[in-house]
Amino acid sequence: MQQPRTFFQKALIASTTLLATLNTSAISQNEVNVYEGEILTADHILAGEFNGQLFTLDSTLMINLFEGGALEQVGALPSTPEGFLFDFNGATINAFNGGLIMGTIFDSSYITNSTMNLYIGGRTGADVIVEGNMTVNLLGGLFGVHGNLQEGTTINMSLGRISTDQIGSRAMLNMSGGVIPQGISGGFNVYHISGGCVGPSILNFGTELNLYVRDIAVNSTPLELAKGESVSITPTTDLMMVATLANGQPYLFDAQSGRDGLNTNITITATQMETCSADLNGDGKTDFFDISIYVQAFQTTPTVGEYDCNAMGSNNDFFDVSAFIDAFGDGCN
Ligand SMILES: [Ca+2]
Ligand SMILES: [Ca+2]
Repeated sequence: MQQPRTFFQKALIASTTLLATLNTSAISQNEVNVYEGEILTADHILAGEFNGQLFTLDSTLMINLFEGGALEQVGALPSTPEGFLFDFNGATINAFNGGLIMGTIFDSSYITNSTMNLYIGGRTGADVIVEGNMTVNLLGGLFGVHGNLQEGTTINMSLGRISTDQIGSRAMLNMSGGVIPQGISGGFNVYHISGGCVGPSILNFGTELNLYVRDIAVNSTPLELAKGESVSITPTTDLMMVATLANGQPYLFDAQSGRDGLNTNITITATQMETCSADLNGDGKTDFFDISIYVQAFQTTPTVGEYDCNAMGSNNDFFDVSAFIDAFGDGCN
């Protein structure tokens, strides 16, 4: 216990250094950088010029939103007369710590054809709706309230939080960490869940659920799975699954009590696997960098350091830090 704690304290001191490294690693020929107090608009993007920076709207473009920098609302809801999807032509939008992709309840963003990276402290505002050829990578950031992940979106979550109350029913979720809280209407179409904290009732519309677990009990009967073995689970209306995910977090699906609902045509597969829970940067080992990432996540407001799943991201506390340190102590393999 003593040694990891010391390591953890060192990480606290050096976390700023890592953040600086992250912020300068996105160097690209074709880029636009948006800093404190600056707002990039649709007109800037279409003109290819912003504050003296020249760029081209294509798949090589990196739009970098730094602390206090924002992307203004782009596109408009299809239900409005002027509604249209804003096409980013394959460009990448990076929201770093303090960077914001804007939207408000009265002025939505409606975005297509982009990769959106939400790093720790980076976020979308209210009512950011994405659809069609979209990849949203939640790397510690926040996908904000009233947003919507529509058809044609793939969302990859390793850390961070979906804070929206609605999800379109045709998106795909790959989740190894982070939080999807309760109270969301809709759900994804295809799920791959190996870690993180998943709230109830997001399976109502799904057609395929793939769970990666260390262990699982179905209707109170533990399944004896060999390493790497997969098994199909019948989606009965009284289905209850209690599992430990590959990344170590608890998983509960309970249709018996009405906590969860499901589409009974869904295909459910559980695969036995144990992954490296504390490897937050996914490089296959646990080291200083993973601790540094966790410390940043824990310190960010709103915090995205939920690790033990007891409060679904709203109440990070000592127990989350303790769970992370335990996972770190387990290492990889
Ligand atoms: Ca690592
Ligand atoms: Ca907690």
